[in-house]
Amino acid sequence: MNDQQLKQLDEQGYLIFKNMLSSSQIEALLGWLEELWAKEGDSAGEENYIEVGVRRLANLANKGDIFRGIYAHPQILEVIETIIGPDMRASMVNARDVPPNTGVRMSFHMDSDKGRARDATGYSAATAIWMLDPFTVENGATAFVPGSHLLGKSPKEVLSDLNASHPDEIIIEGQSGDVLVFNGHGWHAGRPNLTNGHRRAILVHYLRADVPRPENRRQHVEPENQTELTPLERELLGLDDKLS
Ligand SMILES: O=C(O)CCC(=O)C(=O)O
Repeated sequence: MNDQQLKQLDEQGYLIFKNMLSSSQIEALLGWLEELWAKEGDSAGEENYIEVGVRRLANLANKGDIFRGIYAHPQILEVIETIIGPDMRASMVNARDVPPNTGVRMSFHMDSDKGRARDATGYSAATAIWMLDPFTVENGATAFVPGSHLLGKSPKEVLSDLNASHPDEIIIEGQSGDVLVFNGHGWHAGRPNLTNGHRRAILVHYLRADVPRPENRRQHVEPENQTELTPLERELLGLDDKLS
């Protein structure tokens, strides 16, 4: 990252990286996600949680080597490390689709577990959203409040209506293959899709390793899917962690 990116991350709490995936990578990812959605049906996403009105998939680290280049992408990890430090875990590797003409505006929230504020060690959460369809105002691009990670408060503590748009929010538009990376203490919300196309993305949620991760915030990778993993990938997935 250059000085300008570091400053923006520090002050605004987010960065956008353009063209991180080729069109053939996007096609392969979308093709595989659609197969998983068809196979998993109504239970898709349940390892983490079901979100009414959208399609989700969870625990993707167990569902194909294709996702290793996403959750362990070196350029994105550099940003995550800048936010939460080197001891990080991918707590969720999910896909999220806001289907055509559907979805509700999410409540504003932070991704730091249960709204934890920055503590003596620093920030504890960071998130990467890999856009697989273009993100537009109309199709449900993410709303983000720049600088909100600095407030040390959760939206619940401050906002009277968590579902209303915020006067300072920006809508993060981008092309498929772009990646939004943000400080997980930043306030953000998914938005409805008012178009006839899908709004699909892969969301990787990272937590500092010392933050307790409940069962549904861990990757569960079958032994046969672990054979190719690098030491860094194992560490990110917390596969050798002692479970508390
Ligand atoms: O998909 C989005 O735009 C944001 C989703 C989000 O914030 C979440 O799933 O927690």
